[in-house]
Amino acid sequence: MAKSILILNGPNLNLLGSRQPEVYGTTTLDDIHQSCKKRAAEYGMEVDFRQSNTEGELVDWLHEAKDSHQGVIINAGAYTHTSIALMDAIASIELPVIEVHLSNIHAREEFRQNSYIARVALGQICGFGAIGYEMAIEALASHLQ
Ligand code: CA2
Repeated sequence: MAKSILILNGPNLNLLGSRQPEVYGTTTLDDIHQSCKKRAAEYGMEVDFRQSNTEGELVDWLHEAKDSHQGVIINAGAYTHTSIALMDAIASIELPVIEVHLSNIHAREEFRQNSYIARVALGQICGFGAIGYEMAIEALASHLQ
């Protein structure tokens, strides 16, 4: 059976491509979904691509991933910098999790420079825009081999 990766997107990422193009570019979340599907297929993997503006829903999806997916890629949006709940959920599922950000969070405001997700993730990719998601797929494929 093909390996399945869960790709989670947090709050406001549904707005990608429609506002603040100077910060986040013009690529939409659906564009990213399509490029992730293509890139994962090159490794014989499937993607389950989701977005939620609700912290609890993201926590529930992480719990469910334990029984249905082999790895997770997450752009938790602003919850990256605030959510101990997401950090605890990731620590509990015993799956490889890669953190992605479109922007370089370390070069932005101080409040964006702390990531609770980074404490429990396999690694973090940030600052490369939408391509970062494909880089994370490549890293996860290599890790799962
Ligand atoms: O760089 C990233 O990927 C972020 O996760 C994006 C989050 C931000 O809070 C993080 O610090 C870094 C924000 C996502 C909001 O995206 C928007 C897109 C278009 C218009 C408004 C917001």
